[in-house]
Amino acid sequence: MTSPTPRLGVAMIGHSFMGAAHSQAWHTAPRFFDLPLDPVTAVLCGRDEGRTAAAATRLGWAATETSWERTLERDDVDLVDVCTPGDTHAEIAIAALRAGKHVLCEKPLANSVAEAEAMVAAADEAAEHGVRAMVGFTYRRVPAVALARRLVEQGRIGEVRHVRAQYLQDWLVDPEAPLSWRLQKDRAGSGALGDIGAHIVDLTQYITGDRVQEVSARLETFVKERPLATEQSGLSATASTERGAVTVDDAAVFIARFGGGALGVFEATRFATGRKNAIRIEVNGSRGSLAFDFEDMNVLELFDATEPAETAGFRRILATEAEHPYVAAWWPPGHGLGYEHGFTHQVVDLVQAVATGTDPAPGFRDGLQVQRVLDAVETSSDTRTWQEIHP
Ligand code: SOE
Repeated sequence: MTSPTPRLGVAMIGHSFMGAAHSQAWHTAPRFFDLPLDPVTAVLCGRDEGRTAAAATRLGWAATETSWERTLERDDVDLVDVCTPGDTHAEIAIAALRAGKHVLCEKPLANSVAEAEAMVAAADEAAEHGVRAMVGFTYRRVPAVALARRLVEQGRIGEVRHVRAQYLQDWLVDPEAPLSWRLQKDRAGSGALGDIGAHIVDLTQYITGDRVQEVSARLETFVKERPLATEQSGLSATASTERGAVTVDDAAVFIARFGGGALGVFEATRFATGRKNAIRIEVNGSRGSLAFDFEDMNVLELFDATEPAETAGFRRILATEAEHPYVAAWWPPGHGLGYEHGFTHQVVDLVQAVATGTDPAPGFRDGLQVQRVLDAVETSSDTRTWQEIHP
């Protein structure tokens, strides 16, 4: 008789947009992937008892708590999944690690470099006792993106010279869109920069295997005042008659130099009218180029400069073959994956790291490094100077 797969009790703090995406991943991962541990959606924690209970029923959690401190004391919890706004990441994650719980923390890791440093210190200490910490940059786990990384690693595009990255959304174009927590510096840390710019910093560093070393940036807040939000759910909110100041950036643009010498151009905005969730990355190397667009997320474009000029050209690789990262567990070729699959792959990689006693990637140190880039971008915009990112 084979012994049952050991249980991994999961508690999730927060149950809005990211909470729903993470819940789905915790349920789906063990159904499609052969995992060494069995994740059990044990406890959902939220501030409001009624709403948390309703969310637990809808999202499939066995029990609820209204205090994260109490959640950390529970013996049926081995891992804490932090899906709250950024202002609570550091406090919850550090306490969870000290309580001996593995942690998955939504991006950006924190609201400041100082908080992220404290989180890294807690994660380093916890790692000595076999406790693991991961930051949720899920888009790394889109098969076409993971394939891009593999091709760069294999040298298929040679030496990287240019990196072009955009993250474009438009949910704030309407000046009457309410002032939700994502528009408040004390809650979110920054605006488009931290919320979506953080993703493209991580993605470009992941794909190239290099690090942003210097930046020159400009942030802008186009709409300075908005109606306060009453009810909030995901990216939607209900407007009150009162108004308040927007304290974060609406858009961030910056140019960068990577450690290996490549030049980068970055753009993160919630004002790209008509663009809903467009993450576009192009990398040009000495032997070829790669291009990815999340709006066509199952495709990676490759230009191979070693092919004869007569027939060379960008070709679309449909990253839905069993040979492509993560795909073997899913559907037959051509059937495609969506937004939610990145979260499932994140759970798979985290559970494997916990079971094998290895550090998951991206870990808190990677989250801290992205935080340093975000911080340098803000300082550069404030001071109108180039800023270096110190390791
Ligand atoms: C809002 O801009 C948001 O939900 C981000 O916070 C997520 O990280 C991204 O995946 C989708 O957009």
